[in-house]
This record gives sequence, structure tokens and C-alpha cells, in this order.
Amino acid sequence: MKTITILATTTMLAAPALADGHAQAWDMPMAYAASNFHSEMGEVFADRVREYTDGAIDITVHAGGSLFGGGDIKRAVQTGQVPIGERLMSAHSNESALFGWDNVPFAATTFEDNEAMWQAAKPVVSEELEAQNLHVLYTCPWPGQGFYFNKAVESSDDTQGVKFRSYNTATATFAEELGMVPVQVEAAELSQALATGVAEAFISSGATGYDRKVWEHLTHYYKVEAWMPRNYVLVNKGVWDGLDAAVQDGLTRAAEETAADCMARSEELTNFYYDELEANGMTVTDASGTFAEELQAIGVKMTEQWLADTGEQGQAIMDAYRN
Ligand code: PCA
Repeated sequence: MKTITILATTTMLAAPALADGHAQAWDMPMAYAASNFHSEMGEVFADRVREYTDGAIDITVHAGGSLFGGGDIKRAVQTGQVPIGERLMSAHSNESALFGWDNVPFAATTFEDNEAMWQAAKPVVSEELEAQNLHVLYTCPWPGQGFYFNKAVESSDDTQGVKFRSYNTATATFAEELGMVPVQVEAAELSQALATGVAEAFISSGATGYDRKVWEHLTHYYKVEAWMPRNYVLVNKGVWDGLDAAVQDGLTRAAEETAADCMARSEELTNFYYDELEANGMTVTDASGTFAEELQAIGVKMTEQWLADTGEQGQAIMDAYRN
């Protein structure tokens, strides 16, 4: 029996990775609601993995941050507490600004552009992750990001001092630029944060507003299309390297197919979410006038900052994307 040393030092929640042909049971923590399309696609991925690895890998999905909270999933995979997990990539841009490639405001606001930008970012981001003992299996974009408020907003005059739920550094920066006060809250805790007044505004896709029924607390959604952040499914590199080539191929095939399906699903659901927000009483519009101009100006500033933070690597991603 071959054991992987990185796993031996930490709590074992999954069977060790073996190369002796026995089936492995993998627990897969995911950060977002079980009913969310990312989580549903996680189940599809698990089914495909069982099929394409001839049952060698048996994944159990734990959605909604139920096994590890969103903020702990990457570390859990890195340290081998679980072999596999899913998380929002840009939640880690505080470690490396490169992980915020998909938070550059207004750079890639269609699914096609977002995919082109991921292809440009993939080699350098994957290399960074490999150095952190992580192997990326697939990524999948959320629909475009817009702002939720409990009132109409026409300019930053209306946003001063507003308590804002952020989900990473870029969302906190955006909020501060608008005079708001950011507090980081996981999507799984968003309803509670709104109900208790910890937050009264946030930026996200229609998906998270719908998943968390935010119409119970908020009234307006502005379809800003600031960016389309990606979730990624990552596997512990020690575990990955210990797998037979045929099993790796099965996982890769399952990942490629799920990536394509997940992105298509995200696109297909975009307008469904807006319709549901409206059907539940929210006003859903584009940002306009002064507010829209201010958002664009903040976007320019944040883009410059991202390029400064990432240096040659960030510029290379941008150049590859733009060509
Ligand atoms: N929903 C997630 C991240 C991006 C999105 O659309 C959230 O709000 O946490």
C-alpha cells in the first residue's frame, strides 16, 4: 500500500490516495448552496468521475460550506484534510493578486471574453497553484456581478457609509471607493448578515441574490457586469501525483466536460435569475448616469492597481487576452 506523506500528518476525512486499484472515497467540500448550479455541476462531475475512472474515485459532494466553510476549503485541500474541494478563486487574491485575474473591472464581461481571459490566465495561475500543492481540475464562471441595495442609487452620494458585504479584496476595494464600509461575509451567511443589519448592500450575481432570497431585505439590483468571477475545483497535488495515469485521464475528461456544461448553465440561468429577482419585487436595471460613470472610473483605477500588483505576469495575461 502506497501512502502519501502529506496526508499522514493531518486529520483524515477521506480514504488515502492509493495506487493499488482500490476505490477511493473522496469528500468534496463546496462553498455554495446545494441548489446553486455550481453545486449541481459538482454532482454531475462526481457522477462522471465514477464513470470515467471505472469506479476508482467515488466523490461525495458536501455543498453549502457544510464540511468546511468557504474560507477554509483551499487550505483543507492544500494540507490534505480533504483530497478535493471547490472555492471562489479570487477569494485568494489577498495571497496572490494573480488569483484576482477575473476581478479586473469591465475587462471581460461576456462568457466568451471570460473564457478567453481564463485561457490567457490559466498557465500562470496553474503554475502558482502547483507551487502551493494544488492541481486545478476545472473552473466555472458566475454570471456578471452587479450591486444590490435597499434603495435606489443614483450616485455615490447615496452609498456613503452603507454597510457592504464583500467576498474578497476587490469587492471591498470597490465598496470603499464608493464610500461604503465593507465586511467580508460568506454567501452561506449572507441572509443572516442582511437580516441582522451586519450588511445592507453587496455585489454579486443574480444567482446569489436568488439563492439567498435577498428580496426579503433588499429592493434594487443594478446589472453592472463588473466582472465574472470563477469557482475552481482543485485537488491536492500529492494525491493527484499518486494516481494512476488512467485515473488522472478519467478525472481530466470529467473536468473538461463539466467545465463546458457549467459555463453553459451559468449563461443559460443569467436571465432566469434577473426574472426571479423581479418576480419577487425587486427593481432590476442597468446602472445609469452618474453612478455608471463613477463605476467606470473606479474600474480604471482598480485595473491599474491590479497591473501594478501583478507586474509582468498580469501584463502578460492582459496581452495574451487582448491579442
Ligand atoms: N456569488 C458568490 C461569488 C460571486 C457570485 O456571484 C458570492 O456572492 O459569494
